[in-house]
Amino acid sequence: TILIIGACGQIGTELTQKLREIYGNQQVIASDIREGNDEMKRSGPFEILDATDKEGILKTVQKHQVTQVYLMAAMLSATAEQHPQKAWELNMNSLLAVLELAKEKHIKQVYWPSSIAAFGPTSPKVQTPQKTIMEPSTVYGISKLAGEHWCNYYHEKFGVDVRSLRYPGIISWKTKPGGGTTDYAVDIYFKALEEQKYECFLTEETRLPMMYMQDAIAATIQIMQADAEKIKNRTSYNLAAMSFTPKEIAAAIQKEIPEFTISYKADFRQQIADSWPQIIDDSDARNDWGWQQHFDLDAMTKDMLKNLS
Ligand code: VAH
Repeated sequence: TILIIGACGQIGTELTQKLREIYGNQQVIASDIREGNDEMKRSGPFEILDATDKEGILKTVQKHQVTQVYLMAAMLSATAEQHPQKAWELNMNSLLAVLELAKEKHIKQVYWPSSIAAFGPTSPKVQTPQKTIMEPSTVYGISKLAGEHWCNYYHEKFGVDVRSLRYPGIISWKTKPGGGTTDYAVDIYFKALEEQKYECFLTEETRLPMMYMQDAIAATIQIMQADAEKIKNRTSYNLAAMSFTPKEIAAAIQKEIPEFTISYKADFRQQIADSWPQIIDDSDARNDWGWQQHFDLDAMTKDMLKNLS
């Protein structure tokens, strides 16, 4: 069976739904430190689980004969800047616990998300290569870069089949994200419908790599289903779909809601965003295991506004 750790998060929620559609409800165990929502608990097995508790994870793995683990629990960039030690402990101890269980052969395959946050201000900003300078200046980015090298180490040294994607900002409507810098691009749709206006915490020209949730979920399942020999990067794969600025997403919304207006008031998250790439080169993912995005800004905007209204 498949275990999702952090199933109540922004990505975990939709990953649980999709994996249950594909493999069957009883084959996918959802777990989180928080109580699951009714739909998640009604559609399949749910466990309360602390992502950093190795013994607790092992008990759940043994109870449900888990063979694959998707580790989606983490503290994101903005919150991590406010609680550095907690962020490091959660993001690293959870990964090391799962990698150890895989090394001890309790689980066969691991998925762990990295992020474009693993790049830093000295990384090339346009067409950021798969392999390049990586000097992250945020706690979250430091934890993601360190995690990538732990994944590669456990693969090289112990043959652990762990796979990873450097997610861009992810936009969705089903579960609100918590504590991300790219989350302005989620909030803007809710506010466009509720108030026809949005005050953005980034400046209008801040260009960031972004992706619609459906594409992120598809890429996650696709890399996990790919033949092992196709996975050439065992740190983490660059992954991209689009890049836009607050000005551009506002214009896309105005095509659907003409009266929508945007204003700008940058806060501490501006320097986090300024340390990240603008446009990612994800040709390795496309060449190695056939990645291809499906949603561009207009298609995503239409789908977001349709589902939210
Ligand atoms: C964040 N959504 O903002 C996450 C992601 C690239 C951004 O890592 O922290």
